[in-house]
Amino acid sequence: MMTETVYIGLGSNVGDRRRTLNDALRDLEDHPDIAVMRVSRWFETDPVGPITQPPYLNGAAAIGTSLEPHQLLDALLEIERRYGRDRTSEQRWGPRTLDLDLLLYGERQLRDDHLEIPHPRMHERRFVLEPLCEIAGQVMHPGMTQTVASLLASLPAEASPMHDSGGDRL
Ligand code: PH2
Ligand code: MG
Ligand code: MG
Repeated sequence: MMTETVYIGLGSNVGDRRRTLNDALRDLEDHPDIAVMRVSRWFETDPVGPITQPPYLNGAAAIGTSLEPHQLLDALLEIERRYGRDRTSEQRWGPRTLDLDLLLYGERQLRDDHLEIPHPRMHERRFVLEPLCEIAGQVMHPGMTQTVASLLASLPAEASPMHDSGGDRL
């Protein structure tokens, strides 16, 4: 089976965030065509964007998969739905039980109506880059030809820096 290394961003700010993220990782691992290879710590992060909402737990995972990008996207959306995510009734940028974002898919670049890879905003989001740097600092962003670590280092300083959520992941 040909596998590609793919990086996923995970986030939650509704319900038992830590439990949801850990359970979602187990769901990924249980998928017959997905192997979870590395996982960052969970980081407590201030909500970014125009909507007032609770703080997030964010993390990143490296997976190996034989699924093509759109098949993988469908698998991620299906797992989001298991945790009550309902895209028909939610606000863009708003609170969510579980968000699984496809960040990087090997060296591939792709854009259509359903999916854009690399994730179009990942390079400007500390809540993505900080966890990702922990597991993939030297990985190249194919569009920006910079490593994840250098993208993180070039972010502007923040008023409220993020901190890890304390202790072990599980
Ligand atoms: N996701 C959003 C909006 N704002 N802020 C943080 N800190 N983390 C997120 O994952 C996040 C957010 C919508 O996807
Ligand atoms: Mg997101
Ligand atoms: Mg998303």
